[in-house]
Parts: sequence; C-alpha cells; structure tokens
Amino acid sequence: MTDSYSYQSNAVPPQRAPALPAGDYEFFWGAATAAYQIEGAAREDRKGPSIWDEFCGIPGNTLDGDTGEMACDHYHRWRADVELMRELSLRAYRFSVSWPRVMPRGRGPVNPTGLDFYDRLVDTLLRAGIEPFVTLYHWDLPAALQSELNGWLNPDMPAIFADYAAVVVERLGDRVAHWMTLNEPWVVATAGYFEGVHPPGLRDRAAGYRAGHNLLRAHAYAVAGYRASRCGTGQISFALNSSFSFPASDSPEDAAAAQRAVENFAGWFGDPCWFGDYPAVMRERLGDLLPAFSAEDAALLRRSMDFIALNYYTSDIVRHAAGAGPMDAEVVTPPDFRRTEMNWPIMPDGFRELLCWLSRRYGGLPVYVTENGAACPDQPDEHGYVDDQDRIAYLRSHLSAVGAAMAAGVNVRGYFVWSLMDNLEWCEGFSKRFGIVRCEPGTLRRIIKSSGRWYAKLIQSARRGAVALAAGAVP
Ligand code: GCO
Repeated sequence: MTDSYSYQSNAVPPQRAPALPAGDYEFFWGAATAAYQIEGAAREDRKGPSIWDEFCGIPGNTLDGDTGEMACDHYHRWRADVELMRELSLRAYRFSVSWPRVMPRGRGPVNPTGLDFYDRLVDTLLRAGIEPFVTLYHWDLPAALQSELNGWLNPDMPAIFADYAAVVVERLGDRVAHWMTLNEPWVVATAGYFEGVHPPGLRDRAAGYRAGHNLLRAHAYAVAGYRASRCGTGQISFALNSSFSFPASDSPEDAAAAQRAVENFAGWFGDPCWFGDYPAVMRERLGDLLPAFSAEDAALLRRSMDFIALNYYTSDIVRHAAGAGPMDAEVVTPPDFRRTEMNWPIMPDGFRELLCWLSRRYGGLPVYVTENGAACPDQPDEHGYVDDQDRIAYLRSHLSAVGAAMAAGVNVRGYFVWSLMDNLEWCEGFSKRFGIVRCEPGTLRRIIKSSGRWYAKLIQSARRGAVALAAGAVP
C-alpha cells in the first residue's frame, strides 16, 4: 500500500491511501513533535504571539530563560526534516498546527502564509510516503484569546476553537485522515491552573476543573464540526496522557485506591469523550468543583473519539491514605526506582496495563500510541554522535509492552516516538532531550542518534509491524 504514495510528480495531487482489505492493516510507525517545541519563527510571516511566547519571555519561567523563539528552526528547515524522517524510514509523523500562526489573534482573519506552511508540509510528507497525524492544539493558545477572553475559562472558547479547527480541516482535510483536537488537556488543566507552572500560571483548583471542562467542550464542538464537514471522513480524537497506578499491596483498600487513581487520571478526559460524563468517582469526591455538562454538550461528547490516542511515559505505585488528595490515594513509588532524566519512574508494565484498561473501558477502540519516549543524559562524542543505549532500552521495553497488550487483544494501530528530535521541553528548556535525532545546540544540525538508527531498522524489519510486535519480536 505504500506504493500509492511513491510518485514524485507535482502534477498529481497527493491523496489518501486506499483502504486496506478487511483483516489486514498497516501499523503506523512514527515520531511526534509539537509546533512550539520545534518551529521557531515565533514572529515571522504575521504569526501572532501565543501564551507560550509570552510566558517564556518572562525571566524565571523556564530553565536558563530558554524560549521557542528559534527552537529547532523547523519552520525554515522543514524540507530537510522530512528528508530526515525518510532516512529514519518513518511511515507516519505527528505534528501540531500553531493556532496563532494560522489565526494570529485566535479568531477573525486567517493568515494565509501560516496555512500554506502546513499545506506544503502535508504534501511533502505524503510524497515521501509519510502519513500526517495532525494535532490542532498543543498548548500554544493565541495570546489575544487569553488577554481578551480569559482563555479556557471562557465558556465561549469551544465555539472559537471549533471555528479555528474548521479552517484547518477545510484546508488539509482532503489529505489528512487522522486528527487530534487537543494534546493532553490534563496537563493544560493541572500544570496551567492547579500548579501554575505553565501559562496562564494560576493556582486555583476550581479554575482548573472549569478550564478542563471547556477544553472537553471545545473538543466536542470541533469533532462535531469535523464530522459534519465535507472532509470529515477520517478519524478524530484527542491525545490523552495518563500513567497507570499499581496498588502498593494486596489489600483491597490499596487496590481500590489504585483504581480510583486511574479513573481520576485517564478517566477525567477519557470518560466524557466516550460516555458523555466524568467518572462517578470524580463526581462523588469532587462535588461542586466539577462542573456539569448540559444535555447538549453531553450528547456531543459521547462517542467523540474514533480512536484512543495515548501519550504514555510513566506509572506509579499508590496506597490508600485518607486525606491524600480527593482520591485518598498516595503515591509511594520508591525514590530509588529507576527513572529517566525527568525523574519519571520507568514502568513498561504500566504501559501494558494502561493499554488494556483503556481498551476495555472504551469499547475496544483502535489505539494509537501518539507519544512514548525518554529524556536521557545524552553525551555526544567529538562528532556530535550520541550513543543512547539507555533510550534504546527504554523504547525496546515499552514496545514489548505494546506487543504484550496486542497479544492480549488490544487493537494497537500505530506507535509514535516522542520525539523526532531534541526540542524545547517547555519549562525545562533545552536541558531535557527526548529526540532520536540530536539537534545540536547553536548550529541546530540534525544528527541521528543510535536510537534513531535502531528505530529505523526496527521499522524496516517490521513494516507490517503489528504481527511482529504481538509476537514479542522487538529486536
Ligand atoms: C507532553 C507533551 C510533549 C512533551 C513530552 C515530554 O506530554 O507533555 O505532549 O510536548 O514534550 O510529553 O514531556
């Protein structure tokens, strides 16, 4: 089926691949990025400022004052980056569209140059045989929507987001078949509104649940618009992040606490998009903190995901502890547990368990792992080459977990490494590196790491990777 993309002629517009025969499907091996983390060109070609541009401009908000002003300069180097993806044998690429690049003030006039950028990117990917998976919102809210409307706390935001989504779908929807509305609304709500470490920098739990609520409504409105549009024949969902919680002991109390913790994490955003409401345990324990959906919103939310898009990095061990948060669940993962540079415990078993949990809970929907990867203490040699065996070990063990979930019946259709290349890790600046390609500080030269070479080989040997993975064959 990849042959359908292999032509080079500009005269023939790129098209979607024809559907595969029933019972036979391709596994999408890919890598993921996000606009603010790689594009740079923060003020070029009439792009408007985002809340992340403003937040990073304030000293003390990010490590070493790093910003996405230049990032990986992908906005100018995108052609070479697609070549790089080809060299890595990628079959799919997940990227996000910068809302303020397309609509500088978030609503109103569209910036044609901004849309053109993504249009060319999609065409070039398809010509390279790489399937685009598009995220509409990866946290870079147009700053004007924050200052004028109070951002996600404004109940009108869902309609505004849906208008923006429609503009992008209208332009790219004839060629893009896999869409994600929001990336990790859980992080937006917790980091942006509970903890105040991401913009808009609030510390207010009630506000966090309200923002989360409007994010869910925004997702639902955009999905409804997509499905009703002339291009709405593809698949749409949102990228859900969660860890799995293992009980600290065999006691029924710890088991119940662990179950509550997973429902409160994965279910906060997953349940509304499948059942049309929050998990009962959140309703019971959060009371008035949790807003209610109107009947119309609940109807729009129900079955508003066509697939499960999971971003997975880590898990935890919890025990029942009265008063430890609304779920009475306390994280007791030992401090000496093996961790990545983010200090996140390395728990591939949690990946397998979470995949099974999500699949059971959400009707056996197809699953795409839309992010998985590790920050490692990369040490380049004198040529800039990074022999990141620790990252390979992380990826191998996590792919084995995907295989185990598949063998248990989970319908996994693709896997995207986070990330294609080292990039701006939000508040951590460039200090934390997730790439399978190094982006050399200063020169921004791309150098494929050992993990990138390993991943390319894996893809080549497992083009129809589903079967290989389920058989546990991760070389
Ligand atoms: C997220 C985002 C990515 C991060 C990655 C590593 O999960 O926070 O989707 O933008 O860079 O997850 O933290």
